[in-house]
Parts: sequence; structure tokens; C-alpha cells
Amino acid sequence: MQPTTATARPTVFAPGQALDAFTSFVDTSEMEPAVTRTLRIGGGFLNTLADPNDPKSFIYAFDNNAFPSTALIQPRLNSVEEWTIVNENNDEHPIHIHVNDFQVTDLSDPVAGTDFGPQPWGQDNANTPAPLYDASGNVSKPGVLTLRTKFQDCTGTYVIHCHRLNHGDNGLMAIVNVIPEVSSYAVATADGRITVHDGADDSVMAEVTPFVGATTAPSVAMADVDGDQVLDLIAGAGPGSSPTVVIYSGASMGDAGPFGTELRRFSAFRDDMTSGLSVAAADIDGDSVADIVVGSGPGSNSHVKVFASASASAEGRTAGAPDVFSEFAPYGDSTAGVTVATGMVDDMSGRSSIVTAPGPGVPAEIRTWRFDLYTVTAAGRRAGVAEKNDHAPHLADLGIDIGGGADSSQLPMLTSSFMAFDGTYTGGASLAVGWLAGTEGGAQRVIVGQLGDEGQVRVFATPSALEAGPEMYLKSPQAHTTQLSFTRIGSFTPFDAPGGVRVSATSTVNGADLIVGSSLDQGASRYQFARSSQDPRMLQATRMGNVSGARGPAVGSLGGA
Ligand SMILES: [Cu+2]
Repeated sequence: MQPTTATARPTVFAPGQALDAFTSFVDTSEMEPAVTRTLRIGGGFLNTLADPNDPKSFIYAFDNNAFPSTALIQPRLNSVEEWTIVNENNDEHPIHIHVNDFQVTDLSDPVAGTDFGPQPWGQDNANTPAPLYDASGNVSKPGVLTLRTKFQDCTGTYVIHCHRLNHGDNGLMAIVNVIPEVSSYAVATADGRITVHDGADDSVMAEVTPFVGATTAPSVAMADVDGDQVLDLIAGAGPGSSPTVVIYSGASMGDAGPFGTELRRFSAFRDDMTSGLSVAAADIDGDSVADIVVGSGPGSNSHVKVFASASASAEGRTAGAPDVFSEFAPYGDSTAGVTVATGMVDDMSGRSSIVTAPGPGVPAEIRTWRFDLYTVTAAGRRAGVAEKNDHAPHLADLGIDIGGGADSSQLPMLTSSFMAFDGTYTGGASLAVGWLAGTEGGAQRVIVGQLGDEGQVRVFATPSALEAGPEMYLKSPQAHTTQLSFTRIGSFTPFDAPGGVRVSATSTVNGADLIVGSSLDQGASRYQFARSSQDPRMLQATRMGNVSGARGPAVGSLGGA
């Protein structure tokens, strides 16, 4: 190819002239951070958590814990946070943060004796200097890196980690999960009404009645269905109505306020299936917006459908149902109905799973389901890894036939199965997923409430800081498994009168609180969770108060994010 010829044209800039080029830099130094956090890089190496057969292997720790047991960092979209990385380890640690660039506002290097203030540029990697030691080898002055970030453009999960990869790989990493500006949750009552609450103060943002004439509570969920980073409301018809799903926009549109505009209304199953839906929503198909997950009610073959939501707002409410990404029968030929929830309960995949519970009449066996979106490599195929989402053979090995409609190549992997209560409890379960006590790290928790009996609530999770430590560094990557191991980390009975409960989580900057509704006459309450002082492997629930403004004394269903 011949070089082209061109004539250079000098451009004269006046002093101070704006160049109008894109820059990710936001000068946060004069702003007031919404949240300040400290991440301490420990001096010790937690050698007991490393593989004893590998003499080079040791663990690096944030606050004495290695990933994934490091504290969740959960900023709100468009907020500014300040994080101080305090280094008491004998090495330097270049800290790299994905997605949003940051501004260094203080850099204190005690070995060099330098201390720099705010830097007028953005970056995605900055060194945390080594500490200074006294004569007896103790840290006399740590290295300190202070940075500020404005969380812009998008919600979602990424990581902060040491950019010396053997440090990051060995635990010096934490999850950053940017959540919407408002963490809303919905309370539905038996008169068919739904109130949507602002999770910051439980105040009522909106009230809607999606199914005119209904005399049962719809199922509710919150998720960003249309990609505007605002939580939308998903409502599924309760028992006695045709199996309709309605989506309301969480953003104001035209003259309508939040949740005042229907984005879509469609039928999830055959019209004669009128035993009530269960709805949830999360990104399952990998297009970054939430998909609608619907569980069928009791009576017919229990069924889950995943509707791809990419076109949820594009065509409006007359467009019919979105495309079906997958459908399956999570409990084989059971007709008990199925309750669904979604969330990142699986830190081996890092993506949202679908969590299911059967309806009343059978024991509450919880199952978790994972879709993968990658294409298996040749080496993986030789090792027997299933083709993308083609898990029918794996499920057949387990003796489970989950059907799959027309496309058996689009089935999830069963990643766990456990009993929420003992086998004699068959009253049905309310399900939620949330990061209760997120400062203990780990993946999101599965919360199960009894729809009957005394209304007990139990919390289950894969390993977090509540365990002695993450076992993953004791094993080679080849020993890692897709199968999850849930243990019970919390248990309490929120209302003193017997009767069922409904559960939902609502996110905070450190994790999530629990909203519990009484199916009798005691309304809804909010609980916070923290590590129990009696048993360090368990969480303790603390009641924060009533949810004011929830309509009606009896709660039919709850949903939040
Ligand atoms: Cu490092």
C-alpha cells in the first residue's frame, strides 16, 4: 500500500482553551464522598490457607481475609467514594480497579519520605507503597494510597485487585458491585395492590394495581429490564388470574412518575394456567439487561421460563411475550409449582444463578441453576466439559429430567440441591437472594421463608469469612468444581404469632437488609444482619423497625434488589 501524502496544518491554541476531547477524569478532590472505606493489606500471609504442597504459595489478605471472603464494596451509581488502602505488608502493591478510573488524592510513601496530594488526572492502577519498619521489625508507618472514584455510566460487578498477578490470584482481590441510585423493593397485598418503596428510608415511591379485579397478591420482583440503570418493577399474576406478567418502568416517562408507565404486558404460560406465577429477574443470557424468570403455579407440570428482555421496551406492550431463552422443569414431573429467585449466589461463575423452591405439598428442596455463556475449548471437550448449556447428559446422570421444551441445548447446570427445612415441613417457601452481611464477603445469600407453620426464616450461603477461610487456595484449579456447597448461616422467627412469612432483600452500600412480611396481621419489618457474637459462624438478625406505608396488614409477596 502506498503512503498517502498530506499537508500538515498547524493549529494555534489559546491558553486555557478547552480541547473538547473525551476524558474519563472527574476531579473528585473537592467533592464530598458519600462513603469512605479502608482496605488494609495485612502483614501476614495466612499460610494455613495455602496449599502445603506448594512452597511458593501463600495468601495475601485485605483485612485478614482472602478473596472471595473479602468485604463486599457496593457503591451507588453516580456517587463518589473515597477508599484508603493501608499497606502493612512487606511488599508494594499496585492496586488495579476495573471499569471506573479513579483519582489518587493522597499517596504516602514512608520509605521514600514523600507524601503527595490530589493528582489532576485519572488512572486505573496506582502503587501502594511499602511500610516503614522499626528496629524490632514491626510496622511503624504503613504505606497509604487514598483514591476517589465517581461511579459512572453503568451498574454491575467487577473487581479491585493487586496487579502483581500472583498477589491477586492468591487472595488480594475484592468485589465491587455498583448498584442503582435507588434500591427499591415492592410489597404486594391480597387486594392486588403493589407499593414500591425506596430502600433508603422505606418511603412509598409509587402504588400500582397491575391486574384489575384481582383478589390475590401478585408476585413481584425488581430489576433493570430496559438497561437505563434504574430498577423496574416486574409483577406476575396471582392465583385466579391468567398467567400474565407486567413490567413497569422505574424511570419517570413523560408525565408519569416512577412506575407509572407499563413497558410490557405478556402471557407467560397457557391462559388456562391460573394458579399464580412466581417472578424474578436478572441477566441470564449475557446481554447485560435483566431477563424475566417465571415459575408456574401448582396444578400443572412445574415449569420455569426465562424470557430474554432485550426488546422489553423497544416494542411496547402490544408486542407479546419476549423471546424464550430457556425453559425447563426444575423438579422433573412435580406438579407442586415452583418459586423462583435470582442472584450471584455462585462465586465460581460470577454470574446470576436461578434459585428454585417447590410449592406447598412437598419438602422445601432448594435448587440452584447456572447458565454458562462460553464455548468450550478443545481441551475442555477432551476433559468432558459439557458444551455450552447442554447439560441434559449431566442431569440424566443425576436421574433428573428437566425437559427443555424445543431446545435441549439451552438447559442450565444444576449447581446445588439442599433442604431448607427438615423433610417434614411441606408448607412452601418464599425465596430471596441478597448480600446479607456483605462485609463477610462471599457470594450472595439464599434466604428462605416458611409460607406456613411458624414462619421461620433461614439464610444459606457458600463459604465466606464466616468460615475459617476460603478453601480454594488449598486446591489446584483442576480441583475446583462447578458444584456449590451451601451451609446455613442464619435462622430466626421474625413474628411472635404463628403464620407464614414473605422475604425480600434490599441493597445497601455494604450488602443488603432483609424485608420480611407477615401473611397474617403484622405488616412488614426490616432486619439487618451481622456476625453473631455467640457463634462466629452464624449471622444474627437485628430488627430495624416496621416498613411504614405498606398497604394492608397482611403481606402477599415481596421483591427487591
Ligand atoms: Cu500485591
